[in-house]
Amino acid sequence: MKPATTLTALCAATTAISALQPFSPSALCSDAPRPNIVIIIADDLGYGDLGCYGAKPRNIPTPNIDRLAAQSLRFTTGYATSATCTPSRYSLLTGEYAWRKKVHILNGDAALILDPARPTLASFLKTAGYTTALVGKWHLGIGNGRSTLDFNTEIKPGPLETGFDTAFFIPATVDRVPCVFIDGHRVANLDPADPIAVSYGKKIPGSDPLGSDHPELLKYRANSQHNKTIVNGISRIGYMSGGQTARWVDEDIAATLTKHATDFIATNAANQKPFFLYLGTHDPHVPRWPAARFRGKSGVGIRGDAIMQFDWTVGEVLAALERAGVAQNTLLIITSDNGPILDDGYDDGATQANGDHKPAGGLRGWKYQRYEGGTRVPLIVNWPARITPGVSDAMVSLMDLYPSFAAILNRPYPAKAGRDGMDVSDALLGKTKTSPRTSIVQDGMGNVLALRDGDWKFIPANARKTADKSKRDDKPKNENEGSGANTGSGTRVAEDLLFNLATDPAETKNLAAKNPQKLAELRAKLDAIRNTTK
Ligand SMILES: [Ca+2]
Repeated sequence: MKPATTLTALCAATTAISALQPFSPSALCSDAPRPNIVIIIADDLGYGDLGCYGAKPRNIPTPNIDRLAAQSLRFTTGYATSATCTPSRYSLLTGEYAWRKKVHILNGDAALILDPARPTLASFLKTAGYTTALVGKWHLGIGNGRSTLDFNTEIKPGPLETGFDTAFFIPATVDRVPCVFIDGHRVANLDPADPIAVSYGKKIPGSDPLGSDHPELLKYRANSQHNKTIVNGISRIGYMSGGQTARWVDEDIAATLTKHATDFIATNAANQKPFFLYLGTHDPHVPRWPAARFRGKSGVGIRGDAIMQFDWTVGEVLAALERAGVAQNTLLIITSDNGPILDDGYDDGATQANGDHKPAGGLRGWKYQRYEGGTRVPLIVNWPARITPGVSDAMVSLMDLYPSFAAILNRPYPAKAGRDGMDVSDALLGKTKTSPRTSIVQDGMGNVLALRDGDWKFIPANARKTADKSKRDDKPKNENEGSGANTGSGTRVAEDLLFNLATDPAETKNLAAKNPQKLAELRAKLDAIRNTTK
């Protein structure tokens, strides 16, 4: 089907679509079409980790996503706003650069950082008539922060107060306590007789053994940040006790989340209302311990196994959409919250097994960093009823999804929503090969910023130039350097860096000295964006 270009054509198209679905054609024609929207956001999946982005099948086979990509618009220049989880997800749901609010990586007992008074992407879609669901990784905080979070009582505010009708979620990350799912306002499967205690400070009396004291109990060893309470043979960041019946089992997490996602699709496909599903997978974030059927199956060790599991999840969601008869009119997006990393605190063998795989697809840098590998991510956009398959080089950011969805639905973008996202809907739908977005600020760990502007990339110095090479990061690195565990390595730069990505996509040739004018221009532009009150 060709993209509809006029309202009449649109109504004809949606009437045809509605023959397959229970939506009322008159309701659709009185407004813009309302596709179901599904965002599957992987955790730390790199630009080069999927077959359709260059991964070799002998390293990591991703047949489900590759097949989907062939029927989709695949973006080569899609960006998360930040090189770490929490800021990136904040931007996606708010349309605002996270560094404006100094957003950083949150612990499992951190307060909600979204303002319930400001419409999120989820609450916007809810207002537009969608049934909205969060499944999986949240990492945007829960509770009001005025008192210590008690996981044995109602936990709010959280996703339900910021636009989701239902939420079955991992509060922070799987490497952080508490190692439980939250269902709505309550920890799922909690036995009140075995209450949960959580601490990121002192050890809790009576807590389970620690990785630092009992390495013999571990599936694999961890660094000092990750060597606290052992749950399921894996030590975590932070201490917890209790909640034994509620604790997740790492090898079952993907199946549990996938089941919740596909059940939501099956339940809501027959409804009159369209649905919005935000599925945040754990894969391939650390700790990596996928289901037994994936372990040892990739050519690059356990990280590749976890990516195979992610591919399986995507395949299951696709199958659920098709089974329910809604695939044609579902806008499905596959992406990642930030770039890849091999060693992120656990000795799981990912670095040693990586071989010739390029997690960032040849881009420089990793998670945490301002180089392209930190924030440029896979972005696959599928909507069979409206999008012609292909490859697009248009620059788009995940924080553009919110205003773009508003444009697609022909509804005003909320006044209180973030002002950094742009309407790139024509690029997302493949109507144009270019994007109104020509620049993007890239946010490394610690809210250190860089600017991509057209083909140019500027990374301002943020460290003293020193003879100590261990503290320098202004030299080209090989693919594995800088893959350090939560150290923020590679975020310090001792000289201003200026690259031309058209001729040097791997950011190897610093042109700052040769192009002082361009350097000054980008510095001024970055300062202007940074200093704009939005
Ligand atoms: Ca992440």
